[in-house]
Amino acid sequence: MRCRLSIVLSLQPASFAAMVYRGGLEEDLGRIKALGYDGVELAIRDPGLLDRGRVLSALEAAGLPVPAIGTGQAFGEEGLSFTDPDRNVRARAVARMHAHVPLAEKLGALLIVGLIRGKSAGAQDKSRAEELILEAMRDIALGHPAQKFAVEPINRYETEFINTVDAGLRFLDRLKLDNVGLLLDTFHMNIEEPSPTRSIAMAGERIFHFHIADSNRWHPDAGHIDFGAVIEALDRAGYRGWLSAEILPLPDADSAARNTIVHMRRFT
Ligand code: LER
Ligand code: MN
Repeated sequence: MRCRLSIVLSLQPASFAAMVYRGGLEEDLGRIKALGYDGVELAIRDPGLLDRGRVLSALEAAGLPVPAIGTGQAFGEEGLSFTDPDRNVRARAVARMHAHVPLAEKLGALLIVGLIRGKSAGAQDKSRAEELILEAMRDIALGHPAQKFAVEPINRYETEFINTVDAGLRFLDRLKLDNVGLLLDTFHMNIEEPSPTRSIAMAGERIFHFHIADSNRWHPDAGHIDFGAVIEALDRAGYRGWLSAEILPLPDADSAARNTIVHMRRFT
């Protein structure tokens, strides 16, 4: 199967480590294009602080489409989450997701719901926190029925909420909104899933987006994930979307990006 490959570029400073490119808009887009990527996934903390015109013209000049926009930095850098005990913080997190929609619509990108859901129930009851995530997603996704959202199961060391593909599917079953699906990530699946390929089959057409990273979060071929088997499972599941590299910039950014392309093109 020929899959389109993208890689994450953060448009604003971020402490999250698994992003190869950050900050150097025109220069980084040029590199990503020259390496042979088909598109670029953007990580954006606050769309209100972007020079939107500059971003749009840089993307156009590079000829790179944007399959997805990551939103988790609002949690990482500002602590905004759907499950914060403070209702004002929760409201700001929901408002931030709404604020991402105009640029996402313009770019035809789906919006990722990762760590913006929060990390821990803290002082509150876990089931109450889970209700808050549901409530937030209803508000956001019902408000923009033409916009796609992808909820990402994230491993237990990063959040208490929705760690597995099964938990993600149960969440979607409760939400019942066609514009919300899942983002599966090989790094998280390697930690949480008994069989990543079976989980891919189980998620089937509800897979809206896909992150690739090896077991150590380095580029594919630096750890022990069998990407041939992953691609075969995605193909059988009918997935025709993007594979987006969310990896550590190691041994250095360009080598990580180049090694990803070289390895993934053996299968796609
Ligand atoms: C984001 O896509 C992700 O995979 C998480 O690990 C973010 O912390
Ligand atoms: Mn991910």
